[in-house]
Amino acid sequence: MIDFEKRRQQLEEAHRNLVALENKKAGLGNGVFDRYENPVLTAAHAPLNWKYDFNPQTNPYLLERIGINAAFNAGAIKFEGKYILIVRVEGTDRKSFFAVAESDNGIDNFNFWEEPIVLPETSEPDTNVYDMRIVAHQDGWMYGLFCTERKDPSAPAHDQSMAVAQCGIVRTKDLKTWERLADLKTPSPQQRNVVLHPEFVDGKYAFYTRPQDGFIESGTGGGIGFGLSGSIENAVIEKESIVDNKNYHTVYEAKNGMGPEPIKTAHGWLFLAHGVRNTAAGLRYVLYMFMTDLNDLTKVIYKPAGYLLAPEGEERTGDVSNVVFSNGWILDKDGKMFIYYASSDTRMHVATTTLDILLDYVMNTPADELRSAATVNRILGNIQKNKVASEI
Ligand code: M1P
Repeated sequence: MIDFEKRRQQLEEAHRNLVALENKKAGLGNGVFDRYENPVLTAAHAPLNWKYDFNPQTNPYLLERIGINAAFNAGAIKFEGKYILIVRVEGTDRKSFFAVAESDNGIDNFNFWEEPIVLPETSEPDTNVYDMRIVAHQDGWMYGLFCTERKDPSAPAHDQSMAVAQCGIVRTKDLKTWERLADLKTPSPQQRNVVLHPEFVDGKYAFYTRPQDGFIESGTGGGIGFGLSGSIENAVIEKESIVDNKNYHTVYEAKNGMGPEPIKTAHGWLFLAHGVRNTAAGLRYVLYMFMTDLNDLTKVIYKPAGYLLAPEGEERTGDVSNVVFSNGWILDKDGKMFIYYASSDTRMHVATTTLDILLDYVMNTPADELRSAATVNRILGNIQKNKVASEI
């Protein structure tokens, strides 16, 4: 027999210590943002109550009965003074679900709420749900848009992996009770990374989409799309136009997709997105930024070359290696920004910066001129500028 009480105390202490871990800025950074030493959430942060049956009669060996595999791709919102993450938690059974975690300072001590979110289903039950973007809309509700995945009814018996991904929609006023609305309808056979614009556009609900032909392959789709719907309860987009397309020999060559909801600034709407390219080692996901016109959300007015943030160090490895993905950020009233990003479909991190710095980055970083020679010219121009400056 094991010493049940002793093991229980050990488990509780290890969990307490993990959650209490202080997070410090890591290294010098590149001036655009700071990384932190520790992930803000991992599978090990999941409450012990979710995993263990603490009754010695029914679990005499104190085995973990329900395994948690990963905590990643979290939506983010400031609510009642707390930094809130709506986390994609994945069980060892591969099923993802959503759970709320909160922190007082946004960089450490993220604590999961006692119970995961109970997400109502539609008449067509979801097999898997993931990657919620939580948006406080002008209409007064907080909407959660997420990917709902179901088996492709046209899949042949020998293929058990064909799926259809679509956008599910829920809304809440307190992050505790969630009302499920009808799934978004669009002309595209597959939808992931759908985000609700926080304001009405022409009196309608505005959505960023990501039309795609296949479940993994973007096919003729793959750009960040945009469409309007008169209703949110039964949202239908009849026409998607592309805001930011995939592009040859860029970090978003294979596909791209929205990150969190865009942020309104005096200069335009600020976007964070992910770009995907193919390599001999598989797909590589990085984060990039752009800005659209304040009055025309489909017109990109600034787009720095390349990526803002790419996987580094331990971020490079995990269940799906070489991936960073963000679907949540928080802008504080004082201009401080918290970018929450997941690495390799495994864990959550934070990077901090300010709105002013991100505006400088987006508006003053040279755009991709799509040729090596142009990149060399840019570097030469910089060297020349520094020479002149050092001679003054
Ligand atoms: O595995 C990397 C990511 O792949 C998908 O993103 P996208 O639809 O842009 O290819 C999503 O499944 C996402 O959850 C995952 O992190």
